[in-house]
Amino acid sequence: MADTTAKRETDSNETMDLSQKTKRPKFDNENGRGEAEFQPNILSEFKTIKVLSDSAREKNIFVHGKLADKEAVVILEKTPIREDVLSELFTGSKLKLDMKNDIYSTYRLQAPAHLNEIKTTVVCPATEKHVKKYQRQESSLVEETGDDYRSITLPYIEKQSFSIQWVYNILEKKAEVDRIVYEDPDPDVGFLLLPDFKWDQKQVDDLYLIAITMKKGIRSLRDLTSEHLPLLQNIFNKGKAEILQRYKLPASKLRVYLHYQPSYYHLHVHFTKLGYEAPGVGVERAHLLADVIQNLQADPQYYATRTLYFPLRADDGLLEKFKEAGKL
Ligand code: DD3
Repeated sequence: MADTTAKRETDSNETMDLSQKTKRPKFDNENGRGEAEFQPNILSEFKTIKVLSDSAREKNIFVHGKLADKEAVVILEKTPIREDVLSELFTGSKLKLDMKNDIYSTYRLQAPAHLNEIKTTVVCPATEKHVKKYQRQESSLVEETGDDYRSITLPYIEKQSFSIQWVYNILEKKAEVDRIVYEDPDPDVGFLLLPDFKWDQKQVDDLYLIAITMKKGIRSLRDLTSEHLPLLQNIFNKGKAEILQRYKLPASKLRVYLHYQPSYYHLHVHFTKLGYEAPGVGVERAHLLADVIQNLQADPQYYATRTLYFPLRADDGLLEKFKEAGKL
């Protein structure tokens, strides 16, 4: 028993080392650790209104506030401690003793500034939707038949003005150009592969990439039919191949899936490392791409017709619509 565990840990460490080696040069030349330029600190005038949520376990906090009179959401998150900085951490830090008891002692270690960074995401101007999104909320599981989708969900999402300008900015190379990991420009089956916002690319342990389809107008899983199989196969195959080449992670270490409901209605596929519990990996929201492909092969109208289940937050306008229709 103990032997297999030890073996497995060694294996994963080796995978990690390989990926670090291939990845390091690229990221260090760009905006890898410490080398990015300092910006004027716009956050110095951030006025906190409310802490929307926080998690001691995830070591993050979501704060609603104002930035120069505009509504803003700021997300702060401590990042994992990387093996490749350990020696610098041990040699370059200051230690304060907290307590000592027998063979046990605890300290507060003050790391050098460049090893003590906090991943920070700013949404500004933030809409009420952004503020609500990060407010801790209870969820309810909704049962959506194909008819419910067409009579309740579709009219609701069409009426909403969820802005996906940021997606178009990526597709039109107006933003995040230097973050693109892979591009297949084909207008029908093409896609862009790039790191999701949630991933700082410093370690592969929490790898999180998204494939965004070139084709516009495929809103979600519900729009998929067998006609999209070449697109889905293409994303699956080329996405996995690129991640193997660039990050040395084989397909057996990846979780490749779609969300339903998605957080934005332009078709995209999530690639996360197996074992990394990214938000939204639960069975109530994640649909494995491999399953989606098989289901469409078996029934071209699978996702247009099947009952799908998903959680909605208490303050979600769509939940209200399901209640009004007597479905909850
Ligand atoms: C979003 C879902 C959306 C707040 C936050 C994120 N990956 C993105 C803009 C650019 C991106 C993403 C909405 C928005 Cl923190 C509100 O996500 C994005 N770029 N997930 C990348 N690469």
